Amino acid sequence: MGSGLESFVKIPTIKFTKLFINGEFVDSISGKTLETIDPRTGEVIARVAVGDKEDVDLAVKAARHAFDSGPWPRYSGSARARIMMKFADLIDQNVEELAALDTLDGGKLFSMGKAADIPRAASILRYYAGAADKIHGEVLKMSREFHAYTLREPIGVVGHIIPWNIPSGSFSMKVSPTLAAGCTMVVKPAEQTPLSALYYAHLAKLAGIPDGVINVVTGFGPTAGAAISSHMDIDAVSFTGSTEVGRKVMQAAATSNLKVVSLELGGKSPLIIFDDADIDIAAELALRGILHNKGEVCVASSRVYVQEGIYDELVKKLVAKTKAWVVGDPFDPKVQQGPQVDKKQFEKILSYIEHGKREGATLLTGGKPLGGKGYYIAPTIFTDFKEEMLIAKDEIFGPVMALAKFKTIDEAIERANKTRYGLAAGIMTKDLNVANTVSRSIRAGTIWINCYFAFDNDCPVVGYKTSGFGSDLGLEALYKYLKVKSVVTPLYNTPW
Ligand code: TXE
Repeated sequence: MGSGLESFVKIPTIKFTKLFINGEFVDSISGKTLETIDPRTGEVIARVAVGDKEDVDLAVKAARHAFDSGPWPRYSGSARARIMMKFADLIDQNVEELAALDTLDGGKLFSMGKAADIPRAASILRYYAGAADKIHGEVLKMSREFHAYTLREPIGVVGHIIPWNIPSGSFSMKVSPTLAAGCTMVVKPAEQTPLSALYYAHLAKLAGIPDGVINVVTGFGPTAGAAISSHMDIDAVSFTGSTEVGRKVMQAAATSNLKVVSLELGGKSPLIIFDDADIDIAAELALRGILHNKGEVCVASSRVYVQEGIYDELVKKLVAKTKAWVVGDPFDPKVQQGPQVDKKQFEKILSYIEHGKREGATLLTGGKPLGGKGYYIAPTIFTDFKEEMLIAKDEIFGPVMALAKFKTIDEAIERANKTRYGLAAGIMTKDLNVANTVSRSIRAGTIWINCYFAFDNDCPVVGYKTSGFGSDLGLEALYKYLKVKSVVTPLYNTPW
């Protein structure tokens, strides 16, 4: 997987590698750094500060001060909105550089970063900026002669622990509603992809977001991440990552100060294709559902169920499309799939592929690494899987599809629900009754009918089962960062 693309893509020099605390880029207290790696080559891109508990303490102190005495929570909603809009404009003005950072750090397609991820980060900010001056409570109809109303107040200092698969999207999904609510925050990006988060911190400062409102502590999960989830002075923690770590975050919150927790965790989402679906669109959606962002997507359609009448034809089309899918340097505009984020993820995916072979699933195509260096994996399809197999049970988070044939709608529903996860599902059919029945029978937070990945800022993303709880996106996410307070006063002079 050669690169050599530097001749026509401007690879940015890395400007920000230090922690961002109280509006300044600072070294970590220990002075330690970590290597962030280019997954195209396995080579070091830059050394980034490793924040630890003491650095998180400093960041929380800054965020606490900004919340308790700073202007941000006291600004009117429209004043916050104006600054958030400016932040969004600055993101748009730096789209190439931000997209390049996510490509270098995470192996994401540069073309997609430019066209989708980065503009999307800006549009999420604008969506919540639009909501910042529409935060209000309700007047309550009391059963006695009292006047009562609710206030929605910012929850306080928020800790955000974010993953590496959509660095810019995750940053914006967490930070934007938190800003709109009037909260302050400490963000810990994933150790694999810290670069864009630091760049966003720089843009936030340029936009006029006051010091201490956004703090970014780069570093590792068990140290910096754990310091956030167990911190006594953080009021809420929002986490996106593995179910295993989600449990730890919740435990730490429970045993520290009972901070409010929201978790967006793994998935093993089914896509169910019925006989009456448009077969070409279905094949394309199934393919993109798993291969988008090299399968490193929490809602990837990793289990595909196809009704028996169109199964053979669909498989033929799917395999042909998969073989034509272009894997290579993510800076190359012709490429459709870049490298997996790091060696650990690369090896995890390959080990699941070996499990699939051993467990008796049939390997239709792919199933091997590609290229001499870098973390590239061939798009892979298994058939004849059972829900008990590891390749169907666990979130692989890579370009690996498990494909099966079904006869009846009941069988499809039963098999689709045979998972501990419940993030998303897709249904392809022209029959409205079938679509309605299946969408109400699947225990998942998002159902896409005749589409997939149809995200929108207004559409909440919520998990069922071990996929977590608490929304990202939509107004629901704004409410995560607001507390409801009841205020009651007698209508007349009698206080009882
Ligand atoms: O996740 P982790 P990893 C899934 C996916 C992937 C697997 C492992 O299946 O293969 O998780 O990926 C921080 N206290 N998802 O190991 O460890 C960590 O530093 C507090 C799905 O990268 O969960 C990073 O910032 N924080 C997912 C974040 O948690 C801790 C996206 C996620 O890392 C911590 C990513 C701790 N003890 C992975 N340990 C999705 N839902 O989209 C780690 N972290």
